Amino acid sequence: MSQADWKKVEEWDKKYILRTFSTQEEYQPIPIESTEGDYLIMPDGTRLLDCFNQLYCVNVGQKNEKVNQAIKEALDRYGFLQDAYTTDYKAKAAKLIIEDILGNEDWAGKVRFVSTGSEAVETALMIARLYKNRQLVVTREYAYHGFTKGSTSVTRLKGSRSGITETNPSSLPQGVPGQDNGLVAVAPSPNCIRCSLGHQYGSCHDENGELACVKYTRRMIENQGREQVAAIITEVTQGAGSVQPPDEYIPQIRQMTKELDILWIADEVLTGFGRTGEWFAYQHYGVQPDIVSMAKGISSSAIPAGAVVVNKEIAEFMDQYRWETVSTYSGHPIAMAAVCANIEHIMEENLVDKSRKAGHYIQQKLIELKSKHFSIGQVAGYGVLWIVELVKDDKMRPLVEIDRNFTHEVDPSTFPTNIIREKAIEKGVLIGGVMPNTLRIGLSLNVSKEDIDKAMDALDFALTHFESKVLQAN
Ligand code: 6DF
Repeated sequence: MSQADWKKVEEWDKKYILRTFSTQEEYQPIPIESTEGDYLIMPDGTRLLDCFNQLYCVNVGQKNEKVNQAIKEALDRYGFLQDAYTTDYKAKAAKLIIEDILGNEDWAGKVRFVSTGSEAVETALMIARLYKNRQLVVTREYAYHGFTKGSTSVTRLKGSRSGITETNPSSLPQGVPGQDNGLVAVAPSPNCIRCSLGHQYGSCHDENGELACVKYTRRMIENQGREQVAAIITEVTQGAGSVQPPDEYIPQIRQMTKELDILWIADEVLTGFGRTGEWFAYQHYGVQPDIVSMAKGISSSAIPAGAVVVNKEIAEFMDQYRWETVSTYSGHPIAMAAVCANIEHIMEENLVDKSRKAGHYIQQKLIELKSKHFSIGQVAGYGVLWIVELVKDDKMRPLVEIDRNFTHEVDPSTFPTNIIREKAIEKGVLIGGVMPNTLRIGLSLNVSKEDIDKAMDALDFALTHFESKVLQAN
């Protein structure tokens, strides 16, 4: 147990740290004394099962012994070396990704390491624009790609563009930072239960079987002029935005990019390294991207790390030039040691396979809950990343009308996902969502069956409360 004076910790936390997603007045500290596996442990010993997996980023579980041991050994050798220097850790991390994980697909060329997912997306956008010598990038509704300028420009989740909300309109400075830089076009999200184009899934395919949202995206790019478009960036399944596409969407987007000669950036920051039951989510669909951004599960967040993998053609192009970019911590030796140990642990323990099997069990349990709870309109996902869509009726109408276009002007405590979260915590389970109406469940790849049962029991308990005390009361 730490010897921290938690009263003092909370005082300093409130006094000296800038908050996000809450005003200073609203902010409530959540003291965590330590972590273990899928659990957070509070100073009074309360253990919380974390069904957010923090930010869907602790793939091998908290405090993994192999990763921690690798970090300790690296600390005996290094402080810090910048990217111009060569270390065994960085070279091995690159080899593990390009050859051991991706080698059998034969598309991956080279990797560049950075420290966060936003930097990975920034680098992916930079490379795409350099390689195609074009500026425009296509993104989608409800996309989340990061908080830096370029990654924010392709982030379309209205409540997550690093702006400040009109909680106090009179004090809001003119203009809201984080707006896009105009070099971005926005395509529809494949959110079939609430189609932006007004279609019903099943009757939205054209005579060639192409989805209406893909056809719209294609027409949008052709109208803009494909010769101006460098790439489309997509999460394979939208993480923060909580949208699972129909199975044919990703293959059709990939086909469209080939026909229009634009690049496909697959943003696998959240879905990579086994989270969906494959090493990378794109592998569910039998396609290969041109560029992949990754972070979170690359080191299971033991030490921050991110990366961008480019295909062989782009690697060959980049190798011809002196690329004038630098990031102080690119290839940080201690972070690279964590990446190597994390990947080797996933391989040695067959955690991708465990994630896939856990997904089958989670799906079975969620379908059971759906048959019991009228507020569940849809369950979707794979591996240890799931969506539970809470609805008003069998027409799948949202409980909170604004749905995924919400911003934090309104008090989020009234959102169904936050009501569920507040109730489930009584059972020692943290479960909720980023969107008002959509639970977004994430667990570690090696989560136990017992902990899945515990999470589902807590969700059952919270949904019973929500439906009887909230929905039926209104
Ligand atoms: N790309 C994707 N996700 C991401 C993220 C980034 C890039 C945020 C933190 C999230 C996810 C789910 C719920 C709530 O934060 P970062 O710079 O390391 O990575 C940016 C697909 O999901 C971050 C928040």
